[in-house]
Amino acid sequence: MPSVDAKPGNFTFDLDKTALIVIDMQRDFLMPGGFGESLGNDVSQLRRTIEPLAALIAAWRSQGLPIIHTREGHKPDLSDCPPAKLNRGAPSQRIGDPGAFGRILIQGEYGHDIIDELQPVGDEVVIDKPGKGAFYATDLSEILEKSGVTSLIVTGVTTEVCVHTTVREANDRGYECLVLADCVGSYFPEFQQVGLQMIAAQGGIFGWVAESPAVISAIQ
Ligand code: TIU
Repeated sequence: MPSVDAKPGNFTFDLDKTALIVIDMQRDFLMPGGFGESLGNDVSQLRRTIEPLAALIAAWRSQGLPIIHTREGHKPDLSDCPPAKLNRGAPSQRIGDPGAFGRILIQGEYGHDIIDELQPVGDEVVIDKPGKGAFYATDLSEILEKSGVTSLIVTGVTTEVCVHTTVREANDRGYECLVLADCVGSYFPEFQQVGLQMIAAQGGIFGWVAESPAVISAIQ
């Protein structure tokens, strides 16, 4: 079985029971001029994940292994967006407002979709989720159970928000999660650092942390 040098110790996984999950690599979060930037964020902090993630996805695909992409967003009528999420804070643009790339975080809009560099191909699963976690109000549990997946290689954005929430949800459901430091990104460098430390602390309280080249070599 492949084994990867990770924190707090080696992460060993069965290729027949492991999926790569790519969280919310959407234009609204990553593109200059988009929603993320309009909130005052530095999108380059997220964009540094694109190149390593593209290489990892290519390697994972070349082995015919499963990839699950997620997108955070809402129905056009916002019926799945709780008022608490919609109205929080005082952003210049809210979910559903017209943005540079269509209505912000609304399914079917250009900005809601995954960036060109990491578009899903073939029968790769795309999970549309209304929350931060990929399990809440989605079919992810059923999909993983049906395919016998027990371990997740976790990538995407943002580290302390949707990545963390998904890892915590997965951990409580019994999945073993390896988070790849170079393939997850936060708008806040300090959250990136501490967010990763929090996963591997206390003997791996939520999972493991490694770098993507280690996974690429382990699966070849
Ligand atoms: N995907 C994800 O993390 N959604 C967010 O809202 N992240 C922020 O950091 N805002």
